[in-house]
Amino acid sequence: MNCTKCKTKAAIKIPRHHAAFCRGCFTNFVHDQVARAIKSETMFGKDDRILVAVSGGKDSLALWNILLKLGYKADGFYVDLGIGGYSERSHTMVRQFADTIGVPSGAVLHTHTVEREEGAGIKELAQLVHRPTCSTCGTIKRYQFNRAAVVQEYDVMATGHNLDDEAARLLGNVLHWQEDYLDKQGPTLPASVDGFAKKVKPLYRLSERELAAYCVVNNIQYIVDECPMAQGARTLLYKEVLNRLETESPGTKQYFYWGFLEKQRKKRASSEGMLERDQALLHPCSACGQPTTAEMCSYCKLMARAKREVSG
Ligand code: Q46
Ligand code: ZN
Repeated sequence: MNCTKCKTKAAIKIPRHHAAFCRGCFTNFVHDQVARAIKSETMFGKDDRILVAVSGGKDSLALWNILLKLGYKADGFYVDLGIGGYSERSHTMVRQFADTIGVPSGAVLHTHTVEREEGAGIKELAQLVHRPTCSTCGTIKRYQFNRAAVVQEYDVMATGHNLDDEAARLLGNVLHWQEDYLDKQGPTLPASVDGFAKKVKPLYRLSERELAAYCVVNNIQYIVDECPMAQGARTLLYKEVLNRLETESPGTKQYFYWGFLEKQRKKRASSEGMLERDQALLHPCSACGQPTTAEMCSYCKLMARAKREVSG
């Protein structure tokens, strides 16, 4: 099979676009998909400072690379969770990328070390507060990522969620009719109030398989193993189901998720009203000042509980 663009020998087939590309044209295709996502969802401009959450996996490192290649000012933010060999290997991948591609392109890598800043690794913290590891991890990562973006005056926070992630999340939200989540699921979440940075997902037009291929084609080394704490059995099941549908009928995932975005766009006027209502419920956390709907934000509650457990 030949490349749809330049007619030389193709290296990868993209059935959902009825296309095949050689390595160079595939890289251009990926860059073009991200550029279209940034433009159509008004994510950011060339003067904005972007903070990219990097985990060492294929999606986040591909995202950082693509943004730098497209000429954006993108820095990295890595959270060292203190999960033994997994954290060591993922940190190595992030550092290696930063040293060879990020820093030479003018980018900076920020690192937050949970053992040092929160006083214990993520597993120990979760045990202390009697909560599942992933929910403790999510609270800390969301809080510290937002805090780093706000304190260091970034215009926007970017994460590496891809089409498979977003389609699986949408399927879960639809199956359980989580209307609140459905209203807020999208590639751009505006900065709601002072203290909450804007959040974007520039990879929502690309699949997991395409991002893995992009890393291979562009010599980006990434950590292949999943976090050992990952229990997302349900998300994996949704991804499997969607992959089966995709094999039978290429394009299903994108019709499903992009179709949802199209409908959401039409509803935008009313959802903006909803966002305003949500904002009215927010006020500063009594401990740290970050916006929250409760008296104290979930991060401060978690840390207060951990301290009580240690001292009591
Ligand atoms: S990193 Fe954290 Fe994930 Fe590991 S502990 Fe769970 S939430 S699985 S994305
Ligand atoms: Zn707080």
